[in-house]
Amino acid sequence: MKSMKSTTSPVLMSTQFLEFAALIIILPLFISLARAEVHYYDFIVKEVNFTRLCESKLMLVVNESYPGPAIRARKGDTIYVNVYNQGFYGFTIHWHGVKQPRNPWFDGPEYVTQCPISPGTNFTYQVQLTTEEGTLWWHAHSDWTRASVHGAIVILPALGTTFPFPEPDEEEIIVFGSWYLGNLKEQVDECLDPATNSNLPIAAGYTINGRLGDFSPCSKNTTYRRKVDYDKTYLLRIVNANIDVEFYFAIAEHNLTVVGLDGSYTKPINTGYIVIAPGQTMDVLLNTNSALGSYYMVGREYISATVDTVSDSANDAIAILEYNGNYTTSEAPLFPQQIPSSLSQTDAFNFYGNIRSLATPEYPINVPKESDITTKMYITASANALYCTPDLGPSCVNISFAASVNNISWVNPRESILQAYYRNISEPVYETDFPDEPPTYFNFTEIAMTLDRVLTVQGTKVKVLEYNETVEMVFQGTDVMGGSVNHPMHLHGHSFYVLGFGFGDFLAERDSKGYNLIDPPYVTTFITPKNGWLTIRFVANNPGVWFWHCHMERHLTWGMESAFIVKNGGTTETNMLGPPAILPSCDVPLDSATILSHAELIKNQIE
Ligand SMILES: [Cu+2]
Repeated sequence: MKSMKSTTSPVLMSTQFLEFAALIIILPLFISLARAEVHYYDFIVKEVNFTRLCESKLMLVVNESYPGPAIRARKGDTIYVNVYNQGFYGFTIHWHGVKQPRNPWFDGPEYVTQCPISPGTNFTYQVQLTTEEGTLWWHAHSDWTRASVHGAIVILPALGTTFPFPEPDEEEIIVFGSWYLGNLKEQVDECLDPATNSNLPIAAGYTINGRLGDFSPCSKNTTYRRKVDYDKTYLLRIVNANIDVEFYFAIAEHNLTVVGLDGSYTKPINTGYIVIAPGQTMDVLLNTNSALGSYYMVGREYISATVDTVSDSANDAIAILEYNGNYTTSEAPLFPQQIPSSLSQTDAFNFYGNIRSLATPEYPINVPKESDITTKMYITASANALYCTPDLGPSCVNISFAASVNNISWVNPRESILQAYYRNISEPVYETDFPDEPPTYFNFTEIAMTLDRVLTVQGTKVKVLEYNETVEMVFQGTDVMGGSVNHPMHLHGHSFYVLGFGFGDFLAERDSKGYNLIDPPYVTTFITPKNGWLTIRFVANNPGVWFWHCHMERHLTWGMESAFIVKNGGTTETNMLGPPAILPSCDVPLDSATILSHAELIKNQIE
């Protein structure tokens, strides 16, 4: 370099300087272009025959696979997914944890941002990755279709960057699922029929990567097995796609190191077990340094409800970690003794309470301070009942199940809120008066059975936020109807900071003192503890319509949800993008039951 400098003539130098200057300007552009890639996926969604628990049935899945295909990309990439509905009823797909900046059109929740993709049609989603890195997932966002329509999203570090931990040798995707006997859609529809209005379906078993495992009926020969080499590091990408169930997970004779949650890195947690709520995704390192052999990997239901008797192992989801090499394979795999019992509360809260953001200069966080807050919401989450009203139909004979936030039980409109908002129409699609606090205050965490507390009202009420508002939400779990359980609350379009959680009725003066403002988790789903509270903060910097809800499907079905409208910021960079050229129509009668019953359709197809 030195000699070059000394021999360069002034003319040459200036040309070189210009080229160099141009390079400096253009190079980052090229690098960013080169780094961000575009990926294309086809999702063919149809009913396929599956046999589990000694029974065969048709089930709606993507590309004939349960769980569905994993999407792989790098941070900042764009993914196009063309979804073909070859099934019998409408559904949508949600890209869980992907913020989709300024682009709520592709977020997915049905009747919130779009109408369902009707049978025989297709719709292409644009999934825009930005800040997310780690593991997320995709799932149907229509009724209980997500039980079988789901899969992982793997987001690798951008090219030229790496993990905030030594690069793993291999990775393994682990998806937890709920298995139902029979036709789940028909059962859900029947449960919701005002004439029957029975409790929503309960899973018959739980799966790891689609399999039940050694201890479930007719499942021993199909247990999911993962072969591993000795002394390697595996990055487990864990997705809890269970419908209603928090899960403990442990591997016999192995420790786990948690390094990420919901597509955001965490400080490493070395632990014998994890607990993961429905909707959450976790990145976990596993070192295969135990004696050569085979080991059970166990997912166990963690029950936060108040129940008397639970059989611990009957519902365990079982898979096997199997070392390569020479050893006697005749012995049964070892069982993880460290996995907590289903009813253990302290093990769950100890784990949840240990989660911290990485919060390093390379992975900075920006926690809103008390003085930044422009909107404060205190939100009760309750199990409730609804009286029969004319809109529930003439066949309504009982009080029906319901759930609510601030005593409003959400009802989906028949067209999309986002489309109505974009066209400046609100009534009668939605109302904008979702309240910042519950209608009445009482001892929320004491069991309440009186009618005035038990009954709720239905509505489609959203909260409107100015662009860039700083929002604090305190969720308060109540024990109305003795129905208090952990509620995994999920927010679309944003990640939020978990400042704290605790038990009993929330008291701001007392409980805010314990807030973590240094390294709180930065996530999209977190539990409100049974008979307790959860405080989250986020900046509403994503214009659009964004759903938020309990990720227990039964609570979502019963109405424990609402939505934010985040207004435009007023500049090109802060305004919502326009809609895609074609959106699924809201005019089609999407409930197949109105045309032909599901059973009839299947019968016709088979004949
Ligand atoms: Cu819930």
